[in-house]
Amino acid sequence: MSLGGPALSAVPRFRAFIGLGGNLGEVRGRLVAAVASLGHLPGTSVEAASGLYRTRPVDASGPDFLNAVVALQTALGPHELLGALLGIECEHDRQRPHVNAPRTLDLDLLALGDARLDTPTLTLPHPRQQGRAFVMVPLSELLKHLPDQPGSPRPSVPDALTLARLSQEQGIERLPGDFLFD
Ligand code: PH2
Ligand code: MG
Ligand code: MG
Repeated sequence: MSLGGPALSAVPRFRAFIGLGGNLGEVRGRLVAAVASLGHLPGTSVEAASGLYRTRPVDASGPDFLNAVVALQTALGPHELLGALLGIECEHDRQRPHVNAPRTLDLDLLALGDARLDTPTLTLPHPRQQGRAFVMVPLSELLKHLPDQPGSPRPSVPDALTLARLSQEQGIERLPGDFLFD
């Protein structure tokens, strides 16, 4: 029985895209653990994951990053989901000594359903994703595996030629295999 509103199972679900990254410590294990944590959030399941990419830092310092993008199905609202992402980052000792500092784990909410938001804490869709190969390349890989979903339009990604150019300019390389299961 539900005391505080409709049961989560009765709330409509939307597709959310989450960008994952890190460049400090044992990042691969943290990304895998973070995806498992995402799947345990209330009213949320992991729908699909891109491969894992090794990427040169963009406007940032430190070692190469590992990046990936996952799609969730979630009944959480944008601010609830953002709070949950920050909570998972905290569990992985995320520190913010300065902007774009090397990090153990970064979880960015790229899009949620058709939400368009511009608040001090959250802008949707994510305002800096378009020219970033470390987001666009895994996102476009992921989109190939996803069916259309009413209420959750497909995020736009550059065409294949542009993606190839961005990949070369920004230095990104797909690691072999499937990062959640290998
Ligand atoms: N994240 C940033 C800034 N620069 N560069 C790469 N390669 N990967 C990232 O995830 C990344 C970045 C800000 O969050
Ligand atoms: Mg980020
Ligand atoms: Mg972030």
